[in-house]
Amino acid sequence: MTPRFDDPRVAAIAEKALAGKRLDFEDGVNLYRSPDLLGVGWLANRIREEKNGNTTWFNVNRHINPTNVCVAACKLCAFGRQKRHPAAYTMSLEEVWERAGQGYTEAVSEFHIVGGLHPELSLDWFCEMIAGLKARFPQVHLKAFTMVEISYLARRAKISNEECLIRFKQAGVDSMPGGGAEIFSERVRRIICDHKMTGEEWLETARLAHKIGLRSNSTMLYGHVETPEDRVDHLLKLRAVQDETGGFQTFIPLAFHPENTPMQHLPATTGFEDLKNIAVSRLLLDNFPHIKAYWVMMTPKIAQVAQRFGADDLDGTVVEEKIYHDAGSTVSQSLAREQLLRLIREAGREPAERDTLYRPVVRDEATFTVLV
Ligand code: V47
Repeated sequence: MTPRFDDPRVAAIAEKALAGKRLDFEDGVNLYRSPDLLGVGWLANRIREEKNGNTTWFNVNRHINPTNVCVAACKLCAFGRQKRHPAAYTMSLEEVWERAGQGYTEAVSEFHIVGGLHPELSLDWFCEMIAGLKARFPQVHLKAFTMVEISYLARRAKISNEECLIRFKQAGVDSMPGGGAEIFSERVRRIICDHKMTGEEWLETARLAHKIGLRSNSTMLYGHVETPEDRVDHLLKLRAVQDETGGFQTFIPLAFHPENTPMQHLPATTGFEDLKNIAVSRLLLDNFPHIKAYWVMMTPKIAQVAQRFGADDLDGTVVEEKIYHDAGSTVSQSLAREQLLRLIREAGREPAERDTLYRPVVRDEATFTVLV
């Protein structure tokens, strides 16, 4: 059954999408500009159900941020610190390995490891960190390093990005998170992350990672100084790389949190914008299997609703989140498995625990030990 759309432009786009036709730049901008959130959401939900049925995925993961020391000083970020700042920290290798085992009783299936661009920690140090984690937690998937960290470490080690990726893969990295993409528009990058790699470099590094057999995620930071056109441009560039490589697993729209950043004069995003971004990305990224509503960023309340606007994944337990909490987030740092299950079931979805590569995880009911 097709609903009546409030906006005739959305009705026309729905006809196209439901006929299996690819949406274009103009469709994307019209979807962003339309106030018909329920129409756009209905359509995204239809496509979500075609791709993922009634399932919402989650995982049991732990974030580890070995250092917040960062040479980049991006205006979007409240996490990075200069080396001499009183709140700067850098863990020792032993601290990283110890932290990995702390704070959660249930067997974690993924470590999500990202950090600042530290001017002294070497590629060898990071390889040792990864190899040490693999040796201590062989069953845990290591999702580590953004494209930005790869490019920085490669440059400092005077090797190519491809060699750096190969070194990390050999050390034990299993896949890569989606951070650091921000918005590919160079005009916007000059304002929000002036010294970071360009959008084209981010995309090229993702291509290389996929080429050597590392799958990765992808993100887009929205809700700062970008336009709807910048967002659509970003999504279509990701879609083009995915056509080439098929290496992206999921897309995660990330709402900008302005507090404690040099852009704190900007207002935070609204629930309307957050749901719209989930829905539009589900519609434009027709070759992406998954869209993640990251509950830390969206709040558990909006992430729950997002399951009916195109999202089929809520991320995981997280345990200790720093990047959004430094930027003023007041949501919990961690969600227990039971809380995730409730968010999913109340939305009428079937919870399915996954590993990082979206394979179902089966646990012993009593002990939560991973069986498969
Ligand atoms: O790269 C930084 C963004 C990203 C702020 O791949 C900010 O599964 C909002 O990429 N306000 C890190 N956003 C988070 C990330 C991520 C999270 C969860 C899962 C996955 C995945 C990836 O957060 C950064 C940057 O784009 N960010 N500062 C801020 N003030």
